[in-house]
Amino acid sequence: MDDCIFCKIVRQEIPSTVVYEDDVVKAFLDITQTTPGHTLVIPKQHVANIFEYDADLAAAVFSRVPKIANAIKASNPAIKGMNICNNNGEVAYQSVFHSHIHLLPRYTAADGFS
Ligand code: DGP
Repeated sequence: MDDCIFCKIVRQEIPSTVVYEDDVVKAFLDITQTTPGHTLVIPKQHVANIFEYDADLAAAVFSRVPKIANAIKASNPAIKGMNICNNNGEVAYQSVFHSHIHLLPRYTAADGFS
């Protein structure tokens, strides 16, 4: 997809802060940093959203999430939990139409974030 912003990130045509990468997925920091460490996991293959996955691709992509989540958690002892979400379709607040899974580290208020 020539004009897809996340395909451009996969091809390194747009810079990103890479958290993890292998042959199937790329994980990089979300530009918004809703919470510190907010990370997106995307398939390298362009699929718009969950409605375009086949079972094999879904298994390959989603099975990588626990390892990436644990690596993010291990990187910062202040991370006490994590929200994981995946928006599919405009009415579900999807704004970039290359599938992505949000990993949102959560902190205690005492750490300055929640
Ligand atoms: P969603 O609303 O679920 O489609 O989330 C899209 C996310 O993508 C949003 O949190 C911001 C992020 N984003 C958009 N453009 C860029 C970009 O160029 N670089 C990075 N790192 N993140 C981006």
